[in-house]
Amino acid sequence: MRLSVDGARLTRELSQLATISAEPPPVVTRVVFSEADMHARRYLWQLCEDAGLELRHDPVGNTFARWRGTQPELPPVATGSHIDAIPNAGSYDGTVGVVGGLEAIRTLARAGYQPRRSIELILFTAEEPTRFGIGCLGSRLIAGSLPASVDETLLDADGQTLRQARSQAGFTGTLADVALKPGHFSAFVELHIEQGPLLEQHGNEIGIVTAIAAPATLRIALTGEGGHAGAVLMPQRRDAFLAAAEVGLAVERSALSTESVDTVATTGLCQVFPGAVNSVPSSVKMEIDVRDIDGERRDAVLKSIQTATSEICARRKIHAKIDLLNADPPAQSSPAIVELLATGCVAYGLRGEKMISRAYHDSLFMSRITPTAMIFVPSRAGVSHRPDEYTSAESISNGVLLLAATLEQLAASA
Ligand code: HGY
Ligand code: MN
Ligand code: MN
Repeated sequence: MRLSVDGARLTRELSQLATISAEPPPVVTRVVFSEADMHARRYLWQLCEDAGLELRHDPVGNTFARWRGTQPELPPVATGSHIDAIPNAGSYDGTVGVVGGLEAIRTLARAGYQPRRSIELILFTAEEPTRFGIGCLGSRLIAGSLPASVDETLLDADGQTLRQARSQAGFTGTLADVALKPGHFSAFVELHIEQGPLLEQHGNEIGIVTAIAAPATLRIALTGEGGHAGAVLMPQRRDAFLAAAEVGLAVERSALSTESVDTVATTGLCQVFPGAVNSVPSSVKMEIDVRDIDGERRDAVLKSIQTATSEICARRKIHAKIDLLNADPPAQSSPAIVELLATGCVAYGLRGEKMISRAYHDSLFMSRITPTAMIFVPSRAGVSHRPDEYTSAESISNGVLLLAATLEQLAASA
């Protein structure tokens, strides 16, 4: 079956989605359950309904848009990604997998294909950690990787619980009902931008993801003693920011110490309190992101950061509270689906290469309950999580074409 993607409509819809943001274009900010997020969800729900898909929303706001197959009793094939975006982000992270997933379904339908297994497009809630401090919230809960108690224990910056936030957004019901059992789906394939430079550097059109790096997040609260910036003399100070500054350098030192290019660590959040130029910082809240394709090596870096923090704080008479928010194992893709993607590249004349994903994705958790793989399309200059993030319409269409061809195979299987 020769498939052809409606690239013009795909571009139109992605451009329209990019305008639904808490910030004016080209900046995209869409934090989970915010007005922008809900507006974007409604826009996508409408596109799915226009395509004749049946919608279901679970208690945390994951949406499942189903194309019923001829044998709907068989475990469905799934695809999908996220539309939430961190502050000051771009237009393509996640959205390419949701709008592109919908276009893959429409491409198959336009070609007269009728799936045996139903095909479900999943719009995952809160892939980004922005509001509740933990990434992949929706897919973690689907995979049963989080206890339902997070409904009360996950708090946003205003102290609102996950339960309050999701209920206000209209998503009610028992959080435990989000979990789906292994075998619920027969396969999951996610289309996503690479968020790195390799495909562009290598002149390739498709990345076939064989593994996803293991992410971990530390939250460190440092408490010293505040005071008047003019009156408190240097020897008497217990300046929380200076301890944080040393911790930040220890984070970098710990990552570099493994001497592996696969180890990365970032202090992405550092809030100084009270945040006045003439007041000695009394407390600092830091959040640190540590990743590696090797889980043990990643854990050794976490340990090194915690040891360094204790030494720095003992010397500076600062109190440190260290919380490990998540430390997830790496994920391996399904070799069978990887092979299917490689075959699809040959069949459609797409230049592809196998690679690992250094960013995490909902696939990291879907791989815990179903055979999973990812399709990457190139990011210009490898830029992502910035307003100048860009992937060409042609590249996105290539990814959608391969996704459609792969779904065609997977949903035809008995
Ligand atoms: O941070 C990540 O890897 C993903 O983009 N949320
Ligand atoms: Mn992201
Ligand atoms: Mn993403």
